[in-house]
Amino acid sequence: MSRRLTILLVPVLLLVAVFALPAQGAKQKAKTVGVIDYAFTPRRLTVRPGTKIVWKWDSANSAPHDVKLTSAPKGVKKFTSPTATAGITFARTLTRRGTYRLVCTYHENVMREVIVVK
Ligand SMILES: [Cu+2]
Repeated sequence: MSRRLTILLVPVLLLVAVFALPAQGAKQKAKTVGVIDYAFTPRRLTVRPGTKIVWKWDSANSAPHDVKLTSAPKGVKKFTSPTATAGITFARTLTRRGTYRLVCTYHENVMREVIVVK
């Protein structure tokens, strides 16, 4: 490699490194929650802000389920997933610190979940 090329390449590589590193550091963490006849697993979860929660309907399910956010920190928009028996996923990224309470609207008494973001 010529000296001139090296002199040109070094700043370029440094720039690439500077832009690539923060992107890696901000890489989104994900947690999977099982949507199963008749429970969310885990039932209680503590995560860091910015964690992506992926609800995964169990392939062996025989009843329809959904995921509804019933209580959340101030300013968080409530959501309800589609209803399905098996074979889908639904994801939301939780950015705000606080306690999130979720239920399956079809089995509200048993299918409950608490996610704490801190
Ligand atoms: Cu259910």
